[in-house]
Amino acid sequence: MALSEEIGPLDDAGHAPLYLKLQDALRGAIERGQLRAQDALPPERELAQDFNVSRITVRKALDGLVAEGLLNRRQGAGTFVSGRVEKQFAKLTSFSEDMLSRGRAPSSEWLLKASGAVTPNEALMLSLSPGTPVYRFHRIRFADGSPMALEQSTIAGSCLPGVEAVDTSLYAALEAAGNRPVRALQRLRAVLFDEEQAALLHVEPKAPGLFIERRGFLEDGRTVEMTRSWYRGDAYDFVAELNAL
Ligand code: 16G
Repeated sequence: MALSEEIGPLDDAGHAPLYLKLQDALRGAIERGQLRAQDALPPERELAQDFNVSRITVRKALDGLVAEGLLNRRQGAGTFVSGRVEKQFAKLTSFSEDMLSRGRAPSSEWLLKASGAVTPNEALMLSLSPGTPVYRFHRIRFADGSPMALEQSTIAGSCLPGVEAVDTSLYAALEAAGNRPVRALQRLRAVLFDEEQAALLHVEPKAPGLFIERRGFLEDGRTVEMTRSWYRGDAYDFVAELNAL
């Protein structure tokens, strides 16, 4: 079926340029779930015929959506809907759980997996006394093979049997040790990726990202984790439910 039949023709009222109308139609289809993560768009020539616009208009519309992060181009393969992930900000879930619940396959590349003595800053964040052992885990986190975030976790030494206890999921390892956090404090801010971060995440240097710092606590108030995450700005929507007081 032609895409225009599925998502409707371009809005013929209004004076917006055609490429913006095509962008609106495609953005709406992504938001309504008619076009889903990883779906391939028809080739530009077909889109032009289908929506009765020029190829230049199609190209311009797609360029804009690629820049917004809603679409991505893969060399030789075409244009695809990006897998933006909606993350519930108020739920204490792990990266692996977040991805699996969306039907995406989580994986990680290890940058560091080590034990050591707590640094003064970590001691402060984890409420540990100087010299206490900690474990450090630095990873690139992927969904279906696409890099989504960089993550650096410091875990109180008493909460895991050893550095090798963490295989694919940190929270699974903490849960197995009976030390999965039950409460957390998070702070979030906008950042621009530096060259090294950008290279690891396959984005342009200075691309926008979200920096999140999570401190996770046990039932008895002890701090288990201090994790700093740098999420790709084009990959995540953070969603929170708010209740009136
Ligand atoms: C999430 C958490 C992070 C936690 C990790 C465990 C945020 C902002 N951060 O990325 O604190 O350490 O999940 O994931 O959600 P894992 O169990 O898949 O290793």
